[in-house]
Amino acid sequence: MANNTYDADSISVLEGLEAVRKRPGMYIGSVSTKGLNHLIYEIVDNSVDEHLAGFCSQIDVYLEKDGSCTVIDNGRGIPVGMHAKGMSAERLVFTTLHAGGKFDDSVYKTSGGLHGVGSSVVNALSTYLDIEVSRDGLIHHDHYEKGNPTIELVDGLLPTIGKTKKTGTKINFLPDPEIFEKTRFKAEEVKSRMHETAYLNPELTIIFEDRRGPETEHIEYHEPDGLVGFVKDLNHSQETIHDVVYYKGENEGITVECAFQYINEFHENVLGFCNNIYNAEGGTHITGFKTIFTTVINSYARELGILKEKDANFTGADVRNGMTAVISIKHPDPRFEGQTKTKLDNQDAAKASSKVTGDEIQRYFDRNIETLKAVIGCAEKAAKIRKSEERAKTNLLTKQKFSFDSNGKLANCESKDASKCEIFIVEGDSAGGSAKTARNRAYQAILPIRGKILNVEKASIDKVLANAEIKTMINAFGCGFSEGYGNDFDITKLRYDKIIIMADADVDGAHISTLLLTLFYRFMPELIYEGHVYIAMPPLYKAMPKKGEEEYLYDDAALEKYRKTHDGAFTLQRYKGLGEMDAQQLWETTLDPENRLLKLVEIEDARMASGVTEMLMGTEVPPRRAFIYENATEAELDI
Ligand code: TTJ
Repeated sequence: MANNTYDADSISVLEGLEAVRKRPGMYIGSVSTKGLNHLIYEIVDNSVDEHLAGFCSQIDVYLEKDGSCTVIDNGRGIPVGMHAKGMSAERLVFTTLHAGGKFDDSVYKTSGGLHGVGSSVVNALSTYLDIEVSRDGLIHHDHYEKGNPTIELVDGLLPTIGKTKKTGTKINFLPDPEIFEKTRFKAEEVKSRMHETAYLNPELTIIFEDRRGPETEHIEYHEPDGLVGFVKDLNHSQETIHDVVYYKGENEGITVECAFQYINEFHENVLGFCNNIYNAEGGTHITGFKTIFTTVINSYARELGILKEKDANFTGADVRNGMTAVISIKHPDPRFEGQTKTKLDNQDAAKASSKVTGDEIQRYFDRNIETLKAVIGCAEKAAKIRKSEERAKTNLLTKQKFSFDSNGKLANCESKDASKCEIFIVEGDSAGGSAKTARNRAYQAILPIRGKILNVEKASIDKVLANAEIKTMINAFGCGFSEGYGNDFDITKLRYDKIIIMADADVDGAHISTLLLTLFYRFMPELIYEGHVYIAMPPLYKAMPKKGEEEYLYDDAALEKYRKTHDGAFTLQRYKGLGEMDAQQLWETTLDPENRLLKLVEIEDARMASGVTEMLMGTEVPPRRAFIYENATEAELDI
């Protein structure tokens, strides 16, 4: 057998991976932090598959000090023996595109749209990837650099580096800084994903360690109550009105599992997962669930005489008022569509979800009339408010149309060409004033907002609409708003290509950004899906050397670099808030498209913001601090 690594097969393999490095976005969605974190999920999903196959009970995920990530499982270990193509199975897995699943007896592909594109993609985008497979009493070792194997096989076999009684796979990889804009994994996001995975796999334990700080953060995720525990925890600080309802069923080869519980809030939170992967844009499984739920509740409401003959049906949104639900389906061949390829598209999933849900909730509600009545009570409340909202909305949208500076706050821009226009939402009147002076009024609009806007997670929609600042904002954007998806929101009417949140890099600033993101996420999600929302990143410092030019420094890394690259004395001015900059400085650093730094808000950011708003508002001080740290985009905070 050939003992070199470059036979005909491996050459075509390398060409395949070269394509991944040329167009990484095609394979992992983006080269931002989001794409970076995907690398971890890509690897972990393989271990989750091994768990689903029944051979792995624990997965360890470590964020290492050197910026790499280690994933360890106690599965059977990737086969290292010779495979048909004259290469070990392990080599095939890491060097061929879409090889995942070939050696896998699990029926379900984890592949969820952009996810699950395979460990070879991770390999191609990593400076190095190191692998140890424990199998047959031995630890087998392999190593790659930018996707290329660097270890010579002997008689087609990998070298072994020790003995072991255990089995499993251990991967350590370092994302390539030539590919990624940022190479620091975002712990909060990884943790939230690992926690989700634990809820979806109640027999799995996931150990997470962030070893990058001075002290290692160690968390064990094990959620034996599964979806029921997931819903309970989502509702943990809420006033619930009944126990969590759980069911599981199967239809034409598709498994549907669901848990739901209503709370006493004007809020709907329905999450969909397919093959263990979160579907940010929902899809057919969610639609199937919602449609049948509405039908069933309406028919009960009529049967019980709560809806009279003359009454109109409850709307879907009415029926889901107060609902927290998680729907998890297993599909043998999932298809995805949408902006971010996270919207499940299989029609048979709608059918399965609707069939199983219809059967199961009727069985449940027939036996639990009290719960049924409580649920219908939520729908009645919602219907009442909806009717008053419809009146309020008509008033709002007909009276005010485009209010150019209607209440003295919005300083609009002159251009009406939306593709060129920007609106800055600026925290505080003083910064707002400077921004109005500093802006280029041809295409930049300024909307100052004072203090804390309403927390939309907590408020009912009529309160949200009554809030003057939110009203002004909705009017300014020009595209209306919607509860849930689509309804009255029309993105084509958007008057600004960029909506830029401008807040101080401190706790209050982070808070205001969070509230705004929550508002957009709940009532204007397309703004985020279509990439219109940004966060302005004002500099943290200005360095003024004795000789040479002044320089703005946007984060501590930049300061460190400046210290290293500049000899001689310099004065360092630290900006505590936007209000400290005069109009000229504000233009140079934060408004001028030539120099400014903007962070594009991705749906994951908004979802996180929405999910943790309540935590931020609450009294739990430690997590609040940790969250703000994580999300302060590397800026140092004065806490
Ligand atoms: C497949 O069927 C034969 C026995 O081994 C099965 C397998 O591939 N198991 C497996 C793969 N367990 N863990 C992995 C795996 C783990 C990590 C961390 C990364 C990758 C790419 C695969």
